Amino acid sequence: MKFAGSLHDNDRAKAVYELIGVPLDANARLKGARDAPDAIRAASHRLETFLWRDKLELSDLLYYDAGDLDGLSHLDLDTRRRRIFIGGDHSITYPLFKYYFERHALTKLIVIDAHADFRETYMGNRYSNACVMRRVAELAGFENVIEVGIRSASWDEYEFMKEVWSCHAQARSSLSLG
Ligand SMILES: [Mn+2]
Repeated sequence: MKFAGSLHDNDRAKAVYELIGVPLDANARLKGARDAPDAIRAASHRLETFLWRDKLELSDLLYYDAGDLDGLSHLDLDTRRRRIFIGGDHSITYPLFKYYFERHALTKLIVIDAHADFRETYMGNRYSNACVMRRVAELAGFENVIEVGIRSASWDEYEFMKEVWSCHAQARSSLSLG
């Protein structure tokens, strides 16, 4: 089943956006997120897709549901195309971001989440979903990760993030004073 309103296979070239499912939850303690792409596709068919104010159908955005990725170890993605990835647990963000970052197609990340996911390691796994934003920040620079809506973190994450933030704040103020 494709996401509701997806272009048909024959019209794929017209797509402005491509939707791709990433049905992985290997780095999550609680399993189940691997089923999310298909569950979201099924739920999309219950959406009211007409936007009253703008007199638009959702499908006017021209998107194509390209199905699921097999995995994240051998990616081959056209970096010029706009893509929307549907996870999967949070840990999928790191390999996807890294792929685009190394090809100079992405430099920053905005995260909307209740959790910081900024642990150094979690249950022995540095690539856990609980560590994913820290790995992205180490790759792209801490100033290039913006987290919105955080209400939950460990004490260690809080102390670490506060330290990083104050270092950057000091660097910025010395730049502007200099
Ligand atoms: Mn979360």
